[in-house]
This record gives sequence, C-alpha cells and structure tokens, in this order.
Amino acid sequence: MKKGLVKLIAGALAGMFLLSGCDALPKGSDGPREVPQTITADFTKKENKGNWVTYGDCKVTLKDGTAVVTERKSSNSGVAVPCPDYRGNKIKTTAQATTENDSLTLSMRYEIFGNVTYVNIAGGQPDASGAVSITGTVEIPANAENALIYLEANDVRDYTVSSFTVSIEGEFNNLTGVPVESLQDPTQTASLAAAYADYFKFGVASPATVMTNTNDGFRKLITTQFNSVTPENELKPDSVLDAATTLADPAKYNECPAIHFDAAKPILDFCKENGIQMRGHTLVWYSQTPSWLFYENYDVNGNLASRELMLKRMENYIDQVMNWCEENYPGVIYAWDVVNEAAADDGGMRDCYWKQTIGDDYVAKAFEFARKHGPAGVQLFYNDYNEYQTSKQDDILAFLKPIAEAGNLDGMGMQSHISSGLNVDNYVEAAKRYADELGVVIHITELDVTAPKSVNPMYDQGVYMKKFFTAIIEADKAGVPIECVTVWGLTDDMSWKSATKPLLFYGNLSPKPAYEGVMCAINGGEVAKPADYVEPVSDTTPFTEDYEDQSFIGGPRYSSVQKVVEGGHDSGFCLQNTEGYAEYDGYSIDVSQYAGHVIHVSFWIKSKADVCKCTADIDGTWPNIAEVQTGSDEWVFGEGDFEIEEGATLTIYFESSDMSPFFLDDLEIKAMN
Ligand code: 9MR
Repeated sequence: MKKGLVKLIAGALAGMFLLSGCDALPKGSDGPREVPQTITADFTKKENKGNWVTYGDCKVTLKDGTAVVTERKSSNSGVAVPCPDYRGNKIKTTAQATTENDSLTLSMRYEIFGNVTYVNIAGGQPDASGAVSITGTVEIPANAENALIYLEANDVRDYTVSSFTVSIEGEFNNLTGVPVESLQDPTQTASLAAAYADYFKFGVASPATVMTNTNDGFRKLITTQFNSVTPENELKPDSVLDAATTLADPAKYNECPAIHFDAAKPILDFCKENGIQMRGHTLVWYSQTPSWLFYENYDVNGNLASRELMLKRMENYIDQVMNWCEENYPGVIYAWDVVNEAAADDGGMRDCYWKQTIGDDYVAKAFEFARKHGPAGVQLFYNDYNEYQTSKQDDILAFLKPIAEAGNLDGMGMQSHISSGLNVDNYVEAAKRYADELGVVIHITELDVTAPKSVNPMYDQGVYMKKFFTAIIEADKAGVPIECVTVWGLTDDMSWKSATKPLLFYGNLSPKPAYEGVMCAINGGEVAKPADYVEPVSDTTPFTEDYEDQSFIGGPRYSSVQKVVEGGHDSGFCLQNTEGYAEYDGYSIDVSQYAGHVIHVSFWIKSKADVCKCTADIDGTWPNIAEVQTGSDEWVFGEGDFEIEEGATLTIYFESSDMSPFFLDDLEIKAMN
C-alpha cells in the first residue's frame, strides 16, 4: 500500500475514534517521523515560525536577525528553542549573545510523566564588550516530553541573542511515535523511611507538579518511601516574592515586600494531609532571588538599597514567610534553611547582593531575625555545597561559630551533591567536625551521587551507596547527630542533573541498585549484580609518557594549553603547560582504569612557580598526591601514592602554584596492588 494511503486511512480512523468519543489513537501509531538533526533559531521569523519561542515573562523584539529580550520579570525568562523530537538523545546546544547580566546559562526544561524538570547545561560570562558564547551537551531522557532549551541569566537585565542552535550529537535515536514507558507501582518497594527509623528521617526533594499530577505514582512513592519533604523550588524567594504586587506599588511595599504561596501551597497541603514533615528551603540565598529586591524603590536601574532598608526587608520577609507557613500549616515545617550557600567557591564569603547591601554580617542577621520571629521549636539551618572540602569547612565554620554561640543556629545542612569517587571517611569527618565545633545537629539535605563512567555504572553506584550509608549509620551510632538524610529528587529523570543518573529510583519509579545499596547498608547483604553485568577488565598496565614520540594522552584542565617541546629532563622532549586563567588550569589525565587500586605516580617537573602539585580531582576536593618545591626552574623529581575507590571515575592533574608555565617529563602511573 502506498504511504499516502496508509496515512489517509490512519487519519480517517483517528477521526472516527475522536468523533465517537473514544481516545485518539495512541501517540505515535504513525511510526517515526522524519526529524531534522539540527534546529537553528531564525530570528528573522516570528515566534514558532522561526524555531524559537518566548520563555516566561518578558518581551522579545526581533531586530536585524537577533532577538532582543527586555522586561524580563524573572532570571529564567528569555528565548527558548523547543526540541520535543530529540528525547532519548544526547544533544549539543550553542548560543551567542550580548548582555549586561553577569552570566548567561543554557538550561533545559522538559516534562516527565506530568512533572517538570529543569537542568542547567552550561554557563558563560560575557567579555568586556558584553559578548558571550556558550556551548554545552546534555542527554534528554527517553521519557521526556516537550523538551526545550532556554537561555537564562543570573539577573533580570536585558540580553540580545544572535544565534541559538540545538543539534543531535552522535547517531540519532528517533523516538518520535514511540510511546513513553509505563510507570511501575511504587507501593511494592520496601520503605526507606521505615528501614531507617532508628537512625534518621529519610527525606526527598519534590517539585509541586507531583502534587497536581494526574499520575498518582509519584505521590505514592513519597508516602511509601519518605517521611520528610523539601520543596525543590517553591519556597525559594523567586517563588515566594510577589513581584506583580510589590512592583505595582513600590512605595507601599518599600520595607516589606509582598509575598504569596501560590507555588508552595499544593506541596504544603500534601504534607499536611499525609502527616509528612517539611524542610523549608530557603529564606536567604544569593540565587533564585530577584535583583529588584536589593534596589531603592525596587528599581534595578537605580541605586542599591541602604543597609538599613535591606535589614528591614530581610527581617520582614523572614518574619512573614515563617509565620505564614506556621499559621496556615501548623507544625508542618520543622526546619528552615535560613541561609543557603554564603561561602564562596574560592574562599571567604560569596560576593552577592546581600553582602553588598548589608555587609558580611547578613548571615548573622538572617539567623537573628529567624530566631526572633520563627515559631518555637522550628530548627534553623545553614546549608551549603562542597561542604566536605577542608578549606570550605574552615570558611563556613568561621562565620557560623559566632551565630551558634549566640544561640541562633540549630543545624548544619550538608547538601552533598557528590560522586562515587568521594572518600566517605573524609565526608563523615566533616559531619563530625560541624557537629562538634558548632554544637548543632546535621541534616544531609540534597544528596545525589553521580554514577561512575564504569562498565556497570548502576551497579557500581549501588555498591558506593551501601558504603556511604554504612559510614553514616556508623557515624550516627558513634554520636554524630545526623537527624535527616534527604535525596535531591524522586527519580533520575527528575533530577537537576539527570544525565548523571544520581538518585535512587529510575524514571518509571522502579528502584535502582542505588536504592538496594541504601537498603543493604541497613539490612546487610550485597547489591545484586544485574543480569547484564559486565565483568570489568582490570587494566593495570602502567601508564607512561616520555613525550619522545611527541604525543600525549591527557588533556587540558579548564583552559590551559599543552604542547610537546624540546628541553626535556635528560634532553629530548617534554610536555609544556601554559596559559589558562588560574593556577589550577593544568594537565589532566583520566586514571579510572586503576579504580580499586593504590596508584604510584612519579614524574619530573620544572617551573618558575614555587610549588608544583599532582592532585586528584574529586567533587571539589583536591587531595594532593605529590607536592614538589620548584621555583629554581630546574628539573625536580616528584612521587606519591593515592588510593582510588572501587568503581570510581577519577582524573588527576598537574598544576603550578602561580600562573607560570610548567614542564613535565618521564611520567609514570602504576598500580601498586
Ligand atoms: O533542583 C533545583 C533546580 O530545579 C533549580 O533549577 C535550581 C536553580 O538554582 O535549583 C536546584 O536546587 C538547588 C538547591 O536549591 C540549592 N543547592 C543546589 C541545588 C541544585 O542546583
């Protein structure tokens, strides 16, 4: 039969079904459609016609082949490129823009069984002229519908985008016409909360779409598995501040911004009805807080507000939010993340509008106000990421100690966005240190664990979960007051970093080996090897590079440049590392093949910098493998050992202590056991 005729009959049949009131033919009964493998926004054509749409509340004007985005009411509003036919594929997206915002980010939004998920793909900072070019890759889950890529900013200032493309990376997996999977019944899976009842609460972050979803499986997963819920975005200032009301009458709301709980109510209702307690997240944060809050008359084109005014706005905001929740949902919120992420990534306190307007004591003030106005018995937490890094621990402890001494701090929130390479002993040590030095309890608030890039990623992740939870159970037994562990999302596909598959349940609600690992930690037993388990080939062949054939296997860390040059140790060639923007822009080598072994690394290095290091790169922790005194610009020998966790993915890198180039030669990495 001719293709056209088949379509005609199918169309007529669909029409009959529709007319007779039955459901339409299942999606995709026509089979896969032809799909272009690159989508390029055409800013000479109108919305939809030019492969682009307006995203969120803003105005888009087309000018000379660009899209000028103005009147942006929230940091995520702007221009988007829909790519609904790319589900189940790895995609690459690129945008070029000019902006006055400090940074732009390419993000993805998709719907997954009626829930909405947002994933950050890649970000970029504009150069002096305001131009920025961003490129990133990401995987779209097979069950993700209506995916689109949008360009957001850290602020609500204008941007102009001149090019925006989304294309398929690798071979195209055409899932058009293929229905999404069916959800599994989550009530058949044993409860994590029940299993851990003797130790700590077992919580989960959830978007409010779960509560209004026609698929009740997600709600059942929460009520079966968890006894604490954190709204993923709905209690953040972005959601709670009522922009329309406040900005319509800035004089009236000058000291006390208007607020509303439209986004949070469904999740608060759900917790109240099901007797589940909630962690409130978050009152004071540099991110997801509109910049107008920090300006005189709430006008971002004017001056920043004074310290006095910002203290009033902060106090009133904290007072209103905590007390509205308590009055309307008594006892539901048992803990608040009062301040989130105040420590900077490169040491000290993060520069942000709160710090710029109020000063360094904004954190202490927030806790003072939360204690003064917060309902009795509600615990006050500080919450941060990379909190297990030694230097970040020092910074956080420095500003939290006076707050704890003043009696205004009850808990430390360890976000714990980690990967299966992180050393669990160091992690537990950090928890113990916060508890001991601050005299507070610990909540693990946003746990997700990037699956390793091994041959059995799900299984290896499960084995790591067992190790991680065994360690925290032991710590809890030994007196480290861990009172709640919250995983940051219900399923892998709903995670803010879905491509790394970091959670306990698959997208269809069935439990993963990661869930099994968590259960094995409490019940004993081992994570079962899956039917498709691949016996890993342990390749412990020593890795050597002497650069004599003028080649090298490693690559740049961030923006450094490597070149083989003459003048090696004992003559011949060596590797030169130059450029980059920071001392840690160095030479990086993947050593994952030695997972489960202790490696011995030896090398010759030369630099004008005082010190050169060989370091492991694990989730924002950088344990030294070898450190050598250079500076003389003479060749110096370095060596050291490092134990790589079973199943881990690991890179090590070489760096100099300042921006001076370094030269590397006769590198050897070998397994010791
Ligand atoms: O999971 C949240 C995601 O949906 C949002 O788009 C994102 C915006 O910043 O925030 C995510 O949650 C963050 C949390 O509030 C604070 N710690 C880091 C989390 C992951 O980014």
